[in-house]
Amino acid sequence: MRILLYNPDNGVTRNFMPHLWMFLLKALTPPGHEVLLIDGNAKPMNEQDLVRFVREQEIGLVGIGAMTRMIAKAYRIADAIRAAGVPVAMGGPHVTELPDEALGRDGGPRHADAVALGEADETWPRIVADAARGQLQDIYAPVDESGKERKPTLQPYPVIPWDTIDLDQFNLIPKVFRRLTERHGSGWRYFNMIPIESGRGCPYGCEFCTVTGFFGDSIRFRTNKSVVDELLLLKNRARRERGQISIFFIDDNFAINIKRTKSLLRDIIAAGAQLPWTAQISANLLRDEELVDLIAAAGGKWVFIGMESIDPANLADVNKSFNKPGEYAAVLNRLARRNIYAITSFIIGLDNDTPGVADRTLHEIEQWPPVMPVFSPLTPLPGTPLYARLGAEGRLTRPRHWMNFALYRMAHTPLKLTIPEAQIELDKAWRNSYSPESIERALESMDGKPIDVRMMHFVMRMFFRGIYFPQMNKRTWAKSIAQNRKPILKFVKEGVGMYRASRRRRSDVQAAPQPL
Ligand code: B12
Ligand code: SF4
Repeated sequence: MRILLYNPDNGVTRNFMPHLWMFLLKALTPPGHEVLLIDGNAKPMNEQDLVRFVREQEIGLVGIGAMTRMIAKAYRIADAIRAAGVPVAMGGPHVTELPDEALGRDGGPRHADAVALGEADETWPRIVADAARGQLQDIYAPVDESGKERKPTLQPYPVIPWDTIDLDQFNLIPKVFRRLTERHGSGWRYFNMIPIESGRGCPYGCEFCTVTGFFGDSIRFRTNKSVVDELLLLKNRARRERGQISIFFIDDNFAINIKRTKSLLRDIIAAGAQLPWTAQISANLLRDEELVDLIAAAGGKWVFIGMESIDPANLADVNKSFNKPGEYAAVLNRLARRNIYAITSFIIGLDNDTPGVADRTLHEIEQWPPVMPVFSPLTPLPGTPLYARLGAEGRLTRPRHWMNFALYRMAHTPLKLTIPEAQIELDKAWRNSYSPESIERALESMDGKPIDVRMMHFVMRMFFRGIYFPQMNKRTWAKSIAQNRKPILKFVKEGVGMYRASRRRRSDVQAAPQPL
């Protein structure tokens, strides 16, 4: 049977990375089946395009995975595929929380033939076998013989054949520049960000987050060897193909068990498996100097820190008091000293936010080493304690907001801001953080750092604009490049100067009298 795994796009902004679940399920598919992957972020397709593809490729089962914000599109695609007579299985965080919605048991239309609840590592082979026999069940739950929930151990972990997977659709080099980098770039034929997990689960239970409910509060780790082998596979591929591969460790808290993280990092270093990587680590775990040294030595370049707010009252409201705003600056300086920078994520519309929250946060950010800030509205995701609380308080203004996805629009009223006020704050935070002036200021504050570190910072800023400001076509890219021409020209000048200096050095060496 031919299987298509599909992840819809959100229709507005671009993801910078493929979804791990697709590669994982492909690797877990029993032999005898062929699995094709389409990530809507890289290959936007509408219902008709997908139905045509499914027919042409004679697909016998379509698996769709989606976050809440893409679920309406996922349902539309699923409806079209089912209408064409091909069964659809759905999985991921949204349908796990609301399987009745996907199965049409809540009074709405049915969108899926089957729903995989929770982690599907063990149920996927069963789904495939049942689909091949034409006997799909409605629900697949990861349970043991006694009906108790069972989480996959991650030991063993399937080998994802990264060395042979076609990654063309995920190349991050914008098409406009590709001809240049492919022809002239030594080692920049492509640039791919690849997701790797080293463990699952998070014990913290922040009120707005689905992770503790979904993956559980006990952490499960892969073996160090299996992570190191995966890195080596990717590193060798990048070298062979003269491309760039960067890793995103998607663990919700990569250093949740510091002892284990240190041992993994030491093994990465010992095996020479370093690739540039990003990981999510909460600020409280970055107090450890030795850990930060090991992160730097193992290739760590960016740390994603869910700061959420600079206001301790807000943090307490969402059960995240382990974040201490007072120590953010020290943590960021500790990282910056090792040329590691942070992607700092903030939530706007928390209950103690008042007008001016964007300015206050931006002012605080200016005191820190340069960071890549991202801002989101507080979003009540189904299945979270936040959703239950706001529902009970009668504060949900769009209780099924996902059926009518509106990027960055709030679905409830905060206590001290109106929804339009929250929108203004959000807009201000993004506009200010990625204005050409802010970008220039950030780069100036990095004067004295190596040129590759500064250039990477600049490139990341250009990409991160795209989380909020659509930048999918040539015109928008050209505009933002024109707006940021000052730092670009500075880099060019510096690069030319370095090139000339190295040529001068070379000719001096050649001209020097040779020993007899
Ligand atoms: C990496 C990541 C990202 C990446 C992008 C996703 C990517 N390309 O991988 C980045 C950093 C860009 C990102 C952004 C966002 N993310 Co995010 N992200 C994650 C993260 C940390 C890891 C995802 C992952 O790969 N997990 C590991 C895999 C193995 O797990 P999985 O995807 O759940 O898949 C398993 C099962 O769900 C199931 N399954 C999944 N799909 C399917 C399909 C079928 C057919 C079947 C059978 C089974 C199945 O099988 C898999 C194996 O067990 C998760 C948290 C987490 N730990 O999962 C949040 C998470 C997915 N993100 C979340 C959110 C909210 C966001 C943002 C909206 C945040 C924001 N405010 O901007 C944005 C939206 C981006 C967009 N495109 O619009 C939420 C989604 C919750 C929800 N109900 O939708 C999560 C769960 C975190 C949370 N805080 O609750 N994210
Ligand atoms: S926000 Fe981060 S720390 Fe909090 S529960 Fe979710 S994954 Fe864990």
